[in-house]
Amino acid sequence: DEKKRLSYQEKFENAQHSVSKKLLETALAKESNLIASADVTTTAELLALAEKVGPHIIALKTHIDIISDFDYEKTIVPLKALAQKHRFLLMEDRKFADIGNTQELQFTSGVFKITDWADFVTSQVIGGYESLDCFKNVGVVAIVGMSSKGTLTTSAYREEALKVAASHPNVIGGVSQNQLPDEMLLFTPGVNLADSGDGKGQQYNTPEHVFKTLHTDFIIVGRGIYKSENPEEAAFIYKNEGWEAYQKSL
Ligand code: 5FU
Repeated sequence: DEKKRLSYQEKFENAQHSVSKKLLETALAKESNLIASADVTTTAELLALAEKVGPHIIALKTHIDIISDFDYEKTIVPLKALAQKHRFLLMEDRKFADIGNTQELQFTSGVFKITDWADFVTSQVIGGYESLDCFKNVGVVAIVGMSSKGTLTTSAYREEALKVAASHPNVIGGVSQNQLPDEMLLFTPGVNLADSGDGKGQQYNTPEHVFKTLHTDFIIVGRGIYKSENPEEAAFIYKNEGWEAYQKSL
């Protein structure tokens, strides 16, 4: 028998971190568990995508360092306005992977100043417990397991990574292709309705599969949405598929 998953409402009531609360509250209000990955390379594309998919998502995931014309005023200021308008959070998928002092500098300095705008960030936990201390004002999603073929996040690695992640107060959840403890939010990338891979190591599952077998909380969809001919409609489809799959998994 499969163990029952917790509902968003139950997770909301148990949540300790303000960002977890906000994510779960948004999911319940919008009836969405969809995070769109905005892997586009210009400010114009990023803002256009955010405007189109905004109504259907709970968060927009960025790789802000791939934006070739990045400018804080022209990129971040309007992006924050769209996040407010459509009620979604900003998730910077930076995957920090260094010592605490360097991560702190990467988080607060440079041109991106991630600390000023991201609601939550991804981080490897390879630097150990204290490397996560600098992410005080945001939620951290720990990279526990990766979706790509041949990843080194074996079960032994995941077990150790989970110990660090689960014990750190800044951590709200993890990225993984395996189940996580109930107290952590599970974010699952590698979701696509049409493809099983991208020829570059990415491996895809359907929303139905990840909710049923992993009890995921939030699906992350990149090319399934932004490469689609109609990203707005694609986001709507993934939102509905994700919500239905969540309800079936209860
Ligand atoms: F941690 C991970 C992971 O294990 N797999 C991922 O695919 C992160 N990702 C990110 O999700 C990746 O960097 C992309 O930004 C996104 C998946 O995009 P896709 O176009 O849906 O494959």
